[in-house]
Amino acid sequence: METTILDNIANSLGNLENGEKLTELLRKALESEISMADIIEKGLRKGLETIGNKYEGGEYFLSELLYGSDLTNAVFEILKPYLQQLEADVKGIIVTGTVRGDMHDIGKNVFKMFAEASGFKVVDLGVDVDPELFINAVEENKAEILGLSALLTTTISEMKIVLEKLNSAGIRNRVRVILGGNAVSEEFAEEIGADAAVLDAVQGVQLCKEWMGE
Ligand code: B12
Repeated sequence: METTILDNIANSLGNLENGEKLTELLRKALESEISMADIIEKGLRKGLETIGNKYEGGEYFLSELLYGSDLTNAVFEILKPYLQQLEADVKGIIVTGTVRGDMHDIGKNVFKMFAEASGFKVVDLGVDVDPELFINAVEENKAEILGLSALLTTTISEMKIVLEKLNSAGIRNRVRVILGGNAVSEEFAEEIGADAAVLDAVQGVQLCKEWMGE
């Protein structure tokens, strides 16, 4: 039952069916008490993957990529209230954003949503963020964690620049750096001296909690 609903969500988004159909399926999933993490990872993300593959294969064009992201953003508005049970104590401060040259923010927003729901204060710098802005925000907010997102193979090099700037500002040892987005890998994190790389927001938040001593 659970798998069927999640597959239907993935297929509906992947085939770019209308928003009403997707909304109805999401409501069904929420009523069936399927976890938010599963709805996002096994439903929506899988659907977006299909869109990406169809785009790569020439079946979809940029307009379809855009439509898919609009559909996703619209349904996130339905999911958000279910995640807003903020824990009373602030666990720590995270600065996050998508690196310079990269406009993808769906995954970064998912990470933010889960982190906030777990009690973190999140300072979100948005997309296409200049490396200097990350350094300033970490310093100004006394952040314990910096979460960088990148989805393009052409923009992950920006992450290296951010790490270099953290080093030259003398604050690298005061902040943990976690990378996310489909373009990153653990090997890459190691190569550029980041603390971790994850392809799953829930796993990322879990790691952040561990870093804060939980
Ligand atoms: C939606 C989408 C778009 C939308 C983005 C809208 C938006 N507001 O984000 C639009 C239409 C704007 C777009 C544009 C482009 N896109 Co695009 N896009 C996608 C698509 C279909 C889905 C991405 C997505 O949202 N996935 C769902 C989320 C939930 O997954 P995720 O990002 O991986 O995030 C998860 C984890 O990685 C993690 N995470 C993410 N960030 C962070 C951060 C932290 C700190 C942590 C801990 C975790 C974390 O948590 C999330 C949940 O678990 C992908 C295909 C794909 N399979 O990824 C292509 C894709 C990424 N795009 C691609 C391309 C080529 C482009 C364009 C260059 C197309 C063009 N010709 O203009 C432009 C680039 C624009 C730019 N400068 O950034 C390619 C990239 C290829 C490559 N190897 O570099 C892909 C892979 C499609 C493909 N198969 O060809 N795109």
